[in-house]
Amino acid sequence: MLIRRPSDIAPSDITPRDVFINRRQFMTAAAGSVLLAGEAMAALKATPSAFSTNDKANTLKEITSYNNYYEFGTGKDDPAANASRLKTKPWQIIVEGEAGKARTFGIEDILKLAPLEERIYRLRCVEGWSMVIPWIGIPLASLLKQVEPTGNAKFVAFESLHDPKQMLGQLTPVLDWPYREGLRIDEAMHPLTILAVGLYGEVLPNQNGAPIRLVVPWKYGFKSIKAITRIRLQAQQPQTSWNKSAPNEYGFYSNVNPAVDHPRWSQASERRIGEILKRKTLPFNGYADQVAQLYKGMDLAKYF
Ligand SMILES: Nc1nc2c(c(=O)[nH]1)N[C@H]1C(S)=C(S)[C@@H](COP(=O)(O)O)O[C@H]1N2
Ligand SMILES: [Mo]
Repeated sequence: MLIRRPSDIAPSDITPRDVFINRRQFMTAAAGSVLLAGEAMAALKATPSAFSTNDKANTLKEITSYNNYYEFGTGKDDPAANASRLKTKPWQIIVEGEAGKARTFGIEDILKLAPLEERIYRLRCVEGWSMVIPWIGIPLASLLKQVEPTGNAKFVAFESLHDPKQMLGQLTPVLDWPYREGLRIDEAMHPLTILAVGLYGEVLPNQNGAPIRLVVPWKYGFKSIKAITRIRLQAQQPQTSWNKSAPNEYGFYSNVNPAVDHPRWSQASERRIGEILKRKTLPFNGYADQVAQLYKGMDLAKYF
């Protein structure tokens, strides 16, 4: 696969970031912009990735004002209004369980593990909308390899921060807190699976999951857990928040599958935020060439 180097990038590719930089004032004013390591708004340097989609990216405004983040409320505009309450620095992630070298990482440690890449990915929410987001991050595999997973590490469990003083939504039992998600180890190690620390060239806004969140582009958006504090390698399939709250609606796998309806609505099409006409939803959210082989022989209507 051809990796695009900076010199290969057409001006059209960088326009969104220019637009972003022009909007930096706006961005700083909008609640949720945080700084890494106390620095001024230094852009995160990232190399473009061959895994990026050519779909047009959503605007920064769309990406930061239409969010799902129940720790800050269930409305789409609640996270932008409330997530500034979250203190993202310092921040630590415990990586534990079936690992030879379990340890705790600071964000600074994680930034050193691999070159930051810009990955423009589609995100498809189970609710029927989608966006295209220019994430900045590193492969999750770069972090997991550091702790040397044992042969018993068949699954990876993730947990978000649990702190109702900062996350007022946790005072309400809409979900069983903390937010939990999980992947099979091969899904977690897949090169498309990233830990994002930024978007549009900057540190991640709080409403998008600062300081660090998972992005699994072939699965429904809820798999992409925000504000991660704990990652556990384990032998058993993890319990996940959405599966626990409604097991018949949200399975463990949660692959984007237009052929499997949600019990209360069809998943055949989606509305890209900013567009009027609906699009057909693609199997594995358009990433089938890269990931379909992970599920060979599985009945994906049963393992939904
Ligand atoms: N901790 C946490 N992570 C979360 C959620 C949440 O409520 N809490 N919502 C999920 C859902 S349903 C979606 S669609 C995506 C939305 O990501 P975005 O707001 O950055 O677009 O985040 C996911 N990660
Ligand atoms: Mo979602």
